[in-house]
Amino acid sequence: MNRPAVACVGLGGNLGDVAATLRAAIAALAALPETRLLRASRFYRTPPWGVEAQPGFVNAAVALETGLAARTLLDGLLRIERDSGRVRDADDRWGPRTLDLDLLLYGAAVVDEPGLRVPHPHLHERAFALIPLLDVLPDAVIPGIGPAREALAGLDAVVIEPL
Ligand code: A4P
Ligand code: MG
Repeated sequence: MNRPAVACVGLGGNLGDVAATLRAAIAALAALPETRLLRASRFYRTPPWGVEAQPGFVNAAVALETGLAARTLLDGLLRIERDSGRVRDADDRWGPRTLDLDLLLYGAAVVDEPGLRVPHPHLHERAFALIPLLDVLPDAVIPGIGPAREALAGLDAVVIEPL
């Protein structure tokens, strides 16, 4: 077993009963091997970032203590996305993916490999990720960038409120 690291995972979705999807995803994260849930953030309603012509999102974050290597943890996130990221829509057909899980931080590690970049390359420019992150880790530092709180202060103000 690796020495445990504190990893932060960002959760988001904008289709279906997102709050229920996120609750199930948090339970699945807490059930990963060698992993313990330290804290879960509030759930926030956030305006769409990037492609703006889409429904608003619900975003959250968790802090985990894990003995899993970053790559193994990411594999777990991708599996949870596949397992829980689909909901039945009104006419009972399987809808599109509704859950995004991003590995935001893995301790102070910097990873830049095919298919895995940590810290998440957009973390410092996304209020929807930084605000929940600061709920679970108020003194979070983004390796190579600086304190998460300072990154957030440098962003344009957006309306992000707890559900
Ligand atoms: N990958 C590499 N590094 C990581 C990491 N640190 N965490 C790879 C997670 N995945 C990582 O991810 C594609 C691949 O990235 C994975 O297979 C993994 O190997 P994806 O999430 O399936 O692809 P994507 O969604 O197209 O990625 P992209 O472009 O990064 O989208 P995001 O970042 O997921 O953003 N607005 C609000 N308000 N809230 C949101 O949550 N989310 C998005 C999507 C856009 N706007 C949003 C939100
Ligand atoms: Mg993603």
